[in-house]
Amino acid sequence: MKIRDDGEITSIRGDDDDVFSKGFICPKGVSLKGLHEDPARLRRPMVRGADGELHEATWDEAFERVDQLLTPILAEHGRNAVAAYLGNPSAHSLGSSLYGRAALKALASRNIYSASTVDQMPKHVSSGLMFGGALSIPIPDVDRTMHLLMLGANPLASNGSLMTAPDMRGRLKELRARGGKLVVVDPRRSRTAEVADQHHFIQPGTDAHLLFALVHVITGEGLAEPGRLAELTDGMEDVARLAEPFSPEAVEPVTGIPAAEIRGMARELAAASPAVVYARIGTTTQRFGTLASWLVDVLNVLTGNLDREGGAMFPLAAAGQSNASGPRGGRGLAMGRWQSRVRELDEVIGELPVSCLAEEIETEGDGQVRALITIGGNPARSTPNSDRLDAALSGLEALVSIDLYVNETSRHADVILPVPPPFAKAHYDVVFYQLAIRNVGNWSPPIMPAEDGMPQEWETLVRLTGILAGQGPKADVDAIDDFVASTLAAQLQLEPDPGRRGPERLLDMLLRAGPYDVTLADLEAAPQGIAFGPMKPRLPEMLKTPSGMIELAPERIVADVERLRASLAEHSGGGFVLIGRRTLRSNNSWMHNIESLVKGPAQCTLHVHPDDAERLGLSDGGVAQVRSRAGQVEAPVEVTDKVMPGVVSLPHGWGHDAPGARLPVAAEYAGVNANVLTDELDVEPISGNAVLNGVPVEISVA
Ligand SMILES: Nc1nc2c(c(=O)[nH]1)N[C@H]1C(S)=C(S)[C@@H](COP(=O)(O)OP(=O)(O)OC[C@H]3O[C@@H](n4cnc5c(=O)[nH]c(N)nc54)[C@H](O)[C@@H]3O)O[C@H]1N2
Ligand SMILES: Nc1nc2c(c(=O)[nH]1)N[C@H]1C(S)=C(S)[C@@H](COP(=O)(O)OP(=O)(O)OC[C@H]3O[C@@H](n4cnc5c(=O)[nH]c(N)nc54)[C@H](O)[C@@H]3O)O[C@H]1N2
Ligand SMILES: [Mo]
Repeated sequence: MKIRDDGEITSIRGDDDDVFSKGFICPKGVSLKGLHEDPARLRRPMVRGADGELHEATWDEAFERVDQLLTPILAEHGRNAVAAYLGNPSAHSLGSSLYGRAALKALASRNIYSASTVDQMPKHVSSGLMFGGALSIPIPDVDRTMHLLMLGANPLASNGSLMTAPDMRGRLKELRARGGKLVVVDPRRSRTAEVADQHHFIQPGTDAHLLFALVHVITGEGLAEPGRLAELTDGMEDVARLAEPFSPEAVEPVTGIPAAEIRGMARELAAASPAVVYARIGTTTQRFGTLASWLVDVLNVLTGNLDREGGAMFPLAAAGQSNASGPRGGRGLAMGRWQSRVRELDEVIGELPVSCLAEEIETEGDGQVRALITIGGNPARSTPNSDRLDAALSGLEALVSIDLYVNETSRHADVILPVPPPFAKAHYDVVFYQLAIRNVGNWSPPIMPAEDGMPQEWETLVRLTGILAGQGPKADVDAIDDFVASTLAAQLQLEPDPGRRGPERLLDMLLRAGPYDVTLADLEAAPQGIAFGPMKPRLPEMLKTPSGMIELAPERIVADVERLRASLAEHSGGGFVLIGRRTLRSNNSWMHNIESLVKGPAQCTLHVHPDDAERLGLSDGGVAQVRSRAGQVEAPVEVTDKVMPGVVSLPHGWGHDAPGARLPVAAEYAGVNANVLTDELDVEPISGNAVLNGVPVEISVA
C-alpha cells in the first residue's frame, strides 16, 4: 500500500514477496481504501439521545451510558439477562479474538451466540467428537493432492473457508496441471464447478446421503485402505454397517445423482492417491449438516487420506493451536452442558444457537434476554427469520454494538462503539492460521494511527469487561490488561514481556508457547511473514478424545443416522427449494457501502432455471414473489441454467433499505434479505445450526 505524506492512501496491491499470498489479493482487499474513506464509517461513538435518535458522543459519555444501561439489568435480573452475539469479523479481528473471551468471561451469561451457528458449527461438532477438539478440523492439502472431491464450497468466489489459502484459482489450476482431478458437487454450476473436471448437481440438503453411498461402495467393494489409521481408529465396522441402507440406488432418487455416477465417484476417490474430500457451507447450513461433516472425514479415514500429505491434514499454527500441547487424549468436545431456555436446544462449545435468540428476547419469564451486546455482526440480516429478530431487537431494554457502521442491527442500538478500520489496527490471524493449508505467520502493525484518538478494539473490549465485572465505566484499562496477560501467562507457564501491552503481549506469549520457537519480535522483523512449511502428519498426539482414538462412530452422531435413513422414503413433491450463494464482490452483509464493490450488474438476484422460469411465467429481469413459512420477498429474477431445476438461489446479506441504518450507498443497491425466508424453527438437531440451504419456498410472478 502507498500512502502520501498527507495520509491519503494512493494505491493498494498485493505483496509479491509475502510468504503466503505471493501477491494475490481479492477485490475486497483492493477496496479497503473505500472502506477507510467511507464517510458513513463511524469515527466516534453513537449514543441514543432523549429524542430517540443516535448522536455522536465522547468515549467517556458512551461508556458511562453502557454502564447505566447494563449494570442495573445484571444486578436485577442476573447474568443471563444480558446476551452477546459475536459476528464473523470478530473472529478475524486481533482485538476481539484475544479480548472477546475476557469480556464474555466477565459477562458470565449462558446467552452467548455467534455467527458459528449460521455457519460451521456442525464441523466443530463432528471434529470435536471424532478428534477431540472443536478446532481440530482436517484441512485439504490442496497443493499436494491428486484428487479433490469438493462439496458445497465455492472457493473461487469465497477464497476458501476452513481452508485458509490465497489464490485458490491458481492452486486448483496447478492441481489439474499435475494430472490431479477436481470434482465438485453443488446444486449450482458455480465458478469453481466451471473449472472442475466433473460437476454433479445435487438436490440441496442431500450430501449426507451421497457421502454415505460413497462409504457404502468403498466398504462394500473392499476398497477401504485406512492403513496406519486402522489402529488409531474406533468404530470402523460400525460405519460400514450404518452405510448399508445407503446404496447408490437408494440415494439416487433423493440426491438426483445417477447410481452409476456415484459408484464411479467412490471408485475414483478410493483409487486416487493421495485424495481428499472437502466440504463447506452448503453442507453445514442444511438439515443433515453434522452427518455430512462427519461423513467427509469418515471417507478421509477409510481411504487412508487423513493426516497424510495430499490428504486432509491438521495444521499446526504458530500461535494458539488448541490441540498442540499436552499428551494424547483429553476431555473431548464440550456440549450439552446447558440448554436454551425456551426451545431447550443444547449449548455447544459455550454458545447457544442464534436461531433461538429472537424467542429468548420475546419470551417473558426468568432468564429472559433484556439486553444484547453485538461485536462485529449483523444478526438482523444474517440469521434466519431475521424480520422476527429485527423486531425483537427493537424491543430490547438495551443494545450495545461494537461496529464500524450503523447497520441494520446497530440501528437499534443505544450505544455504538466504533473500532479502527483495517489500516489503523494490527493484524494477526490467530484463528484462521489454525485452518490454513500452510503453516505461516504474518504480523501487520497498524499503518496509521486511528482517527480522533479512537481506542483500539481491544481497549474498548477491556473497558466493557470492566463494566461487566462491576468496576464501572472508568476501570483502569492497563490493570485489567495486566490481569488478562497474567492469567494467560500462568496458563502457558511463562513470563509476559514487560515492554509490551495489549494484543502484542498476549500474541507474543502464544508464539513463545507455540511449536516454532518464534517471538513477536521475530515476526516484526519479517514483514513478509514467516513460513513454517507445509502441513505435517500430527497423529496421534493431537487426538484429544477421551479414548485418545479417532472416534469414527460417535454415539451422538450415530443416533441421527436413523433420521437420515427415514428421509430416503421422502418425496420432494416437486416444490422449490431455496439455496444461497456468495459473490466475489460482496462479504456477507457488509462492505456494501463501498461503491466500487456494489456498482455494476446487480448481485442480489434470484437465480431460476430456464425450464422453471417458463413454467412459472417468470422472465429475466422480471420480479418474483418468493414465500416460505417464515416470510416473503420480491426479488429480481435472473434466468440461468447455472442453477438446477427445482432450485432457486438468492445471496444473503442484502436488504439495505431499513430505516435508521446509515448506509447511503448500500441503500441505493439495497437488494432483498434472503433471511426473511429462512426459518428459525428449522435447525439441525445435533449442532443447532440454522438450515439456510434447502429451504422450501413457493414462487410466483410478483
Ligand atoms: N466473496 C465472498 N467471500 C466470502 C464471503 C462472502 O460473503 N463473499 N463470506 C466468507 C464466509 S463468512 C464464509 S463462511 C465462506 C464460505 O465459503 P464457501 O463455503 O466456499 O461459500 P459459498 O461461496 O457460499 O459456496 C457454497 C456453495 O454451496 C452450494 N450449496 C448450497 N446448498 C448446497 C447443498 O445442499 N449441497 C451442496 N453440495 N452445495 C450446496 C452453493 O450453491 C454454493 O456454491 O466464504 C467467505 N468468503
Ligand atoms: N441465508 C444465509 N445466511 C447466512 C449465510 C448464508 O450462506 N446464507 N452465511 C452465514 C455466515 S457463513 C456468516 S459468517 C454470517 C455473517 O453474519 P454476521 O457476522 O452477523 O454479519 P457480517 O455481515 O459479517 O457483519 C459484519 C459486521 O461487522 C462489522 N465489522 C467489520 N470489521 C469489524 C471489526 O474488525 N470489528 C468489529 N467490531 N466489527 C467489524 C461490519 O461493519 C459489519 O457491520 O452470515 C450467515 N448468514
Ligand atoms: Mo461464515
